[in-house]
Amino acid sequence: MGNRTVSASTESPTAYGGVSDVPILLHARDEDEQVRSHPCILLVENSPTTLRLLSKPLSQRYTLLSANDGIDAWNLLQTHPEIELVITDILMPHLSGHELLVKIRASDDAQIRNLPVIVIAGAEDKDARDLAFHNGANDFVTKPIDSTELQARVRVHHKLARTIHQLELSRRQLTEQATTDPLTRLKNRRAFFQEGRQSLALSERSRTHLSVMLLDIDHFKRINDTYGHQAGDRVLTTIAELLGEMGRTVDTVARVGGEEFAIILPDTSREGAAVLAERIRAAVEQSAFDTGTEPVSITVSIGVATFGTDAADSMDTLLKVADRRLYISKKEGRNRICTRDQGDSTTWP
Ligand code: GH3
Ligand code: MG
Ligand code: MG
Repeated sequence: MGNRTVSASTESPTAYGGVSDVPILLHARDEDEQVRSHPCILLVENSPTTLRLLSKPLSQRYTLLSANDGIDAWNLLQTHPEIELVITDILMPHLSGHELLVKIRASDDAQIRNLPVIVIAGAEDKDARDLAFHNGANDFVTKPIDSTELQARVRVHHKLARTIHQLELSRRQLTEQATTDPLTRLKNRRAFFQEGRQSLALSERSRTHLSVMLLDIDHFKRINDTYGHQAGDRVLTTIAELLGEMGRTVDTVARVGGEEFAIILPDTSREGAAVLAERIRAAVEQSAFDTGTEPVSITVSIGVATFGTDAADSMDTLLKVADRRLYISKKEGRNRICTRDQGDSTTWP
């Protein structure tokens, strides 16, 4: 029947008063899929008798960990991320159930902070219930423990917590999909504007420069025509990696068009952006790109616009100015950068 590891409080298997017949970790098999995964529950209870009463009805469906008091429980929560629900008594030595609850709800770790917590409270003890509720308890079970009620409450809260967790996961995946370019894994155009607006607002507030670099691969159509679309894709991915490596961690690199990339450079002046643009231009020029058959050389043209220097106060206008300068770079022969208008396009310096 596949009994698994026995685990317990952070101290020792006899941590709750040396009661040798108390099951430290119990579980049993079940056919239900959710049950088969034996979700882990932490029982925080210093009375061996109550612990037995809690363990028995739950041991068929759940993996149970137990702790003597709040401190013990807190330590287990740090080391056992598989814990999905906590059942805690209130009166315990060292750290009470109330204090444990407060610690859980204030945790920096969202997984711990959002754990469902069921508090064991005396039926008559309204003040303790009120306080536990105030501190963020999800539910209560009363002493003497009714096993059916306990099972029902655990089941409901566990299921709810899993559903919320799964929704959050899907939400994150959807956000990731909506903001990521599937080929290069860089941010897409939409994410570029989202982040750009935030960075720009920050620059406005702190009165710092912000530069936007727009980069377009020269004669990229030829790569596709000569080596095929797949080779073209490989070049795009390599360029994306190169750009990611060359920027700072605060810089946002995005693929904003077929063979067009943009980088947001917070706190960067026109001169600073020009230095980075030239480094990128030179690095691309000196790289050999794998096409699957033979290595190929490519070049890029770059346009730069700077908030605080150019007459542009939105992401849209900054990108337009950068695009205008990119066009100048193209017109003047490609493989160059342009950071100002009036045809002042140069290969830096
Ligand atoms: P220029 O120097 O003027 O920029 O010339 P270019 O050939 O790079 O520019 P053009 O706009 O004529 O062609 C861009 C090419 O980029 C055409 C298109 O097939 C290719 N392209 C766009 N997106 C992708 C993609 O996802 N994968 C591949 N392999 N090619 C793409
Ligand atoms: Mg283009
Ligand atoms: Mg191009």
